[in-house]
This record gives sequence, structure tokens and C-alpha cells, in this order.
Amino acid sequence: MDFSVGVIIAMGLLVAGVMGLIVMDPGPLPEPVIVEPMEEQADMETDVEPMEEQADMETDVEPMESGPQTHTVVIAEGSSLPGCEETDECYLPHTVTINVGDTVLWENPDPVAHTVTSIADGAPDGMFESGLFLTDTTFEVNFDEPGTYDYFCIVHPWMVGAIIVE
Ligand SMILES: [Cu+2]
Repeated sequence: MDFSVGVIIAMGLLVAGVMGLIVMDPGPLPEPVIVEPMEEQADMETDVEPMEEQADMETDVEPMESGPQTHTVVIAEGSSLPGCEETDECYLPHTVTINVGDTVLWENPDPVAHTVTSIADGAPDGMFESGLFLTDTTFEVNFDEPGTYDYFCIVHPWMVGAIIVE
């Protein structure tokens, strides 16, 4: 008889406990928790992208730190006739900015011979002078002093260009 009384008491406690849980747990509270992980994912995505851009920028910078360079200027085909000067496109590019110690190489793919003749106030100043150089030949000058060097073609004086040495 004692045993069954104990069982009844135990079951009564169980029922009371379960009912107590149900009464004390009326909760519509857990719902907002679902939203937060989605915001964290958005943060993780924005964290990743800038790191990839920084990596690209570093690889872009490296070639600029190398030693003396050669810069190519191409004489425009057809520049033996006036017109290219209207858009500064007789020597391509018209102006080249380089560092001290760099070299400029002129190429002449035009069927006409041209010159690269340094000028000051519109007249040859003797800093550099290619003489006539023919189709598919080149001329180069190494620049050791900072400054702005204007030049033209002595045969076609509307052809002008400039080298800026920094
Ligand atoms: Cu010329």
C-alpha cells in the first residue's frame, strides 16, 4: 500500500510540474532570435570584398617601383600633312611624363621620313636631334636632367610634342 501511495504522489508531482511549466511558459518570446544571423551574414560579405580590392591595388603598384624605363612615342601615320596638330596627335602621345634616367623611344611607322628636333621658343636648341629617320626605324634619347623638353619635326613643323622629366 505504501508503494502505490508513493506512485500516486510521484505522478501528482509530475502532473503538477508539467502544468506548472505550461503555465509559466506562455512565451511568444523566441521569434526575434531568427533575424540576427541574417544580419551577421551580410556583415561577413562586406568584410570580404575590400580585401580583394586591396590585393589588386598592391599588384598594380609594383611595376611603378622598378628602375629606369623606356617610353615609346609613335609618329602618327599621315602626319606629314597638316591636321594632326588640331588634336595634338602628330606624336602619340603628344606629351610624355617620365622620371630622370628614363629613355624615350620614337618609332616611325609612317611612309614618310620625320625628325625629332628639340626646340626652345620655336627654334632648334640642340638638346637632341634625330636627323631624318625613315619608315620603320627608331630614335631614342635618355633624359638625365629634369625639365620640359619641347620638340618638333623640322620637315613638318606643325608636328610638335613634349617630354616632361620629373
Ligand atoms: Cu615630319
